[in-house]
Amino acid sequence: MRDMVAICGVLLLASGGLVAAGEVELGLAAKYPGDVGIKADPAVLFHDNFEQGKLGGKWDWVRSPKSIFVETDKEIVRGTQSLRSALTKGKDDDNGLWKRLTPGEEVLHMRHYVRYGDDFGYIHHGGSGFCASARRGGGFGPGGHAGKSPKGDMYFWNTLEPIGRRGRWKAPGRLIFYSYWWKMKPDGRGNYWGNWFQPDPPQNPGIGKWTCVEWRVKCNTPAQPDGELCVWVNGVRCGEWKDVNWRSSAELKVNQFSIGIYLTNDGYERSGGGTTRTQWYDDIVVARSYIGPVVKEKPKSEGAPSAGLPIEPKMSPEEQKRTAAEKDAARLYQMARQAERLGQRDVATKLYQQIVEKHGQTEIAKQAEAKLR
Ligand SMILES: [Ca+2]
Repeated sequence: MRDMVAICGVLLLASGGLVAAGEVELGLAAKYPGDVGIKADPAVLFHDNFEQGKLGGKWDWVRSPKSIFVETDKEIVRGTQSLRSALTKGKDDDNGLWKRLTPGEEVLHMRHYVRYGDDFGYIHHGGSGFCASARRGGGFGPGGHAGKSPKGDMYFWNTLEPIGRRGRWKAPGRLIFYSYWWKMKPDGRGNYWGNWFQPDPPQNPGIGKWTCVEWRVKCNTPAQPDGELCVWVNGVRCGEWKDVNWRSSAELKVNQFSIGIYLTNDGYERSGGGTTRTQWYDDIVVARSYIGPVVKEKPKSEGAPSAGLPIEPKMSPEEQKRTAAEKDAARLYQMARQAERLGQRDVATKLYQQIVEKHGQTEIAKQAEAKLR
């Protein structure tokens, strides 16, 4: 099932071509309003909405459990409970939840909701991710060494995490895949640090609001560059890569997924200051096909989009205004990028100008300005 819900119009280009942009894609979650019963879907491998049972009870490993809590604040939670992950300087450097998939998957989707607290500057690493690991002994994570490229049959892994570029991007940063695999590029000095896959337009989830994030990985034919990576933010596809040579061996499959956070005690000062980092997670679904945002009710039919619109998070009027501006800027930016791909540079230029004029305060306006230079 894959309904397309248009939240914006289409743009008629000078060439006569139609461009659809900024569409929310509904997936299998649209069959289960509120995610009720979603675990029974044949494509679903895992579901945790943190409503019942011991926190982390569905996972195989809870790292640093003292910094993970059940959230019940009605102003924050999705449902009646969410997961609150809170690092404190001097106490914990990291935490995380890990789950193993046996024997592993060729294609995997993970959808979750995440909310960043007012105390969020930046972090070293953290977010949601997957790992394909041949590590023996049942350990979690790649089991490799930071700064080194793995062998093609050893591991590949990815975390979709907020990156701040030392304050150049507002907190918590832009969501970017931080990736290790055997064909990754060195840094020029012979070291290998996580290579980036960056959504376009840039995706900054902001502070104090829930964001729906979904990623998809597809393993490649061994040693051939046909692996894939994809990301949706609030149901809108904003990054897709189809030429990745993740692995050399078919034995290596995606066999772990996780959420987490990492910031060492000595890292706060250069990561935006403060002494804590709080984030919330909820409505995690892992599946073999596209999941999409949580819906309030089933779409009545294709072409009746209002019935299935994703549940919007609680926001103040000011946040709503800001979010609407960001969404509109993102929509225009996607149209402009599409126009560029179709060779319609004039159309693209007008759209970039429109973004700068209408939504100069948004982060995407900076990207649009750069395109105009
Ligand atoms: Ca919940």
